[in-house]
Amino acid sequence: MNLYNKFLLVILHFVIITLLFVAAKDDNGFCDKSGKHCKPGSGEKFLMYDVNPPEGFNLRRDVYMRFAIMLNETQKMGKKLNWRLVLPPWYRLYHWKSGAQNKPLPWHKFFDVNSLKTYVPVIELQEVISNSITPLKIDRLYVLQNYENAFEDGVFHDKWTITDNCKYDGYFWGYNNITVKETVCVNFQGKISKLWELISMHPKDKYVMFSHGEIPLHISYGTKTYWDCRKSMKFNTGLVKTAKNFILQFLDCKIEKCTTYLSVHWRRRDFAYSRGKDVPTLQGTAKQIDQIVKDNVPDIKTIFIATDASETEVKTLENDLKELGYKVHFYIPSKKELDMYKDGGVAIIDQIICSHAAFFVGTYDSTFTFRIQEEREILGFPSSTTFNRLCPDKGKCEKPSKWTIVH
Ligand SMILES: Nc1nc2c(ncn2[C@@H]2O[C@H](COP(=O)(O)OP(=O)(O)OP(=O)(O)O)[C@@H](O)[C@H]2O)c(=O)[nH]1
Ligand SMILES: *[C@@H]1O[C@H](CO)[C@@H](O)[C@H](O)[C@H]1NC(C)=O
Ligand SMILES: *[C@@H]1O[C@H](CO)[C@@H](O)[C@H](O)[C@H]1NC(C)=O
Repeated sequence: MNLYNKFLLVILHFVIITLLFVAAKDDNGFCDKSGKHCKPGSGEKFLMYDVNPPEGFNLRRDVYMRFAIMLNETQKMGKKLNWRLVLPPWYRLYHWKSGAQNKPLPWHKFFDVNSLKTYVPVIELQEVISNSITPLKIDRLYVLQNYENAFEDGVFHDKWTITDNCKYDGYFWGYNNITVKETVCVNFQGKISKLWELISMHPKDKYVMFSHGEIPLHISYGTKTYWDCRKSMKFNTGLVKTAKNFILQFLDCKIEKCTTYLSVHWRRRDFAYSRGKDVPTLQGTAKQIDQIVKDNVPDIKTIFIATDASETEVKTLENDLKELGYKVHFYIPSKKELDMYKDGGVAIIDQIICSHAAFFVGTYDSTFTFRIQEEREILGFPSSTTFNRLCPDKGKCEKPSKWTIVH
């Protein structure tokens, strides 16, 4: 080999090494194999999302799972190891009426974030913000929108199209100093993993955000993967402790699967007036609960009710049940507890107490009820004690769908 060729070879070598290094940096940053330990500022990338403003807490939990599963599945294949899922703060939820919350609330108020991290590398938005010297500038905000016609040619295809004319209708989780470099409007339908196609068009982006995160669908609803993710969504330990104290003190149970009480999720408010065909009347509710006890757990005399009903409705149901011979309990937070836990934490305490009951009765088509049912599946209750619903006073009463756990 002459000197000239040797020289070329060295140059080539250098070019290849550089290319490899750049590619690796672009793809993985300086992360270890698990992707869980990246050096700060070392090519970490952030996947952010927001949900349609009127959606409630429990649908938002499902949207989280779609994104978490999307990232976990990709990282399982060794890809996108430098990506973090940013937990979107809870802000101005439509159902949170108490006024105890006007600031964005981080996820650790409600969930055990270390447990979330066993499934996917998540990070609180607050942490992303405080790790950066300048106010957060999102590289690209994809505003997702539904197609006008989901079934073109009579079939539902997974697809997306970049369009124009859209407006971001959220509030950046309550932060007024977050800005966006570029907004892209996208009509989207189908599985959430297709979002990677959008992301890959701009490989240099570090902060990528999707609004209307509820539009993309689950990769695998109800599968083992779904349940693995679901199991990692443990609640904040303080909330669990408060719920367990309540169960011990008022419901006379100190084990996981209690035998001492029946629980009801009695969804009222908008359900009472806009879904009259699916829920009992105020007057019909006690009679129905009494019948359910007699048919299923005739020895039980203690009932726990979780509800969003007004105070007068609560009083009415309580009196009706007492007249039928039951001991009735509600979790009513003190002012101090409400300040501390907020409406979101109080609702979670209600859900935890419902989860441990010997028998559970929910409200048809309520995501609040679905999350309780999942919790009971994880606890290992027989499905017959879980997938039960309140019926309308008269007329058809379809059985609730059974989403049983997959191990
Ligand atoms: N504390 C408490 N709050 C409840 C109860 N039921 C409903 N809520 C509140 O109302 C919200 C209901 O909205 P979601 O969580 O979305 O559940 P959903 O019942 O399916 O209602 P939509 O999704 O809005 O149709 C909850 O997040 C709570 O804030 C309850 O039994 N106890
Ligand atoms: C993805 O989920 C599996 C199953 O729960 C888990 O073992 C694995 O560690 C997760 N991957 C990441 C990157 O967290
Ligand atoms: C951005 O706003 C939040 C609260 O809205 C504040 O805590 C934070 O300090 C602000 N950051 C900067 C860099 O101004």
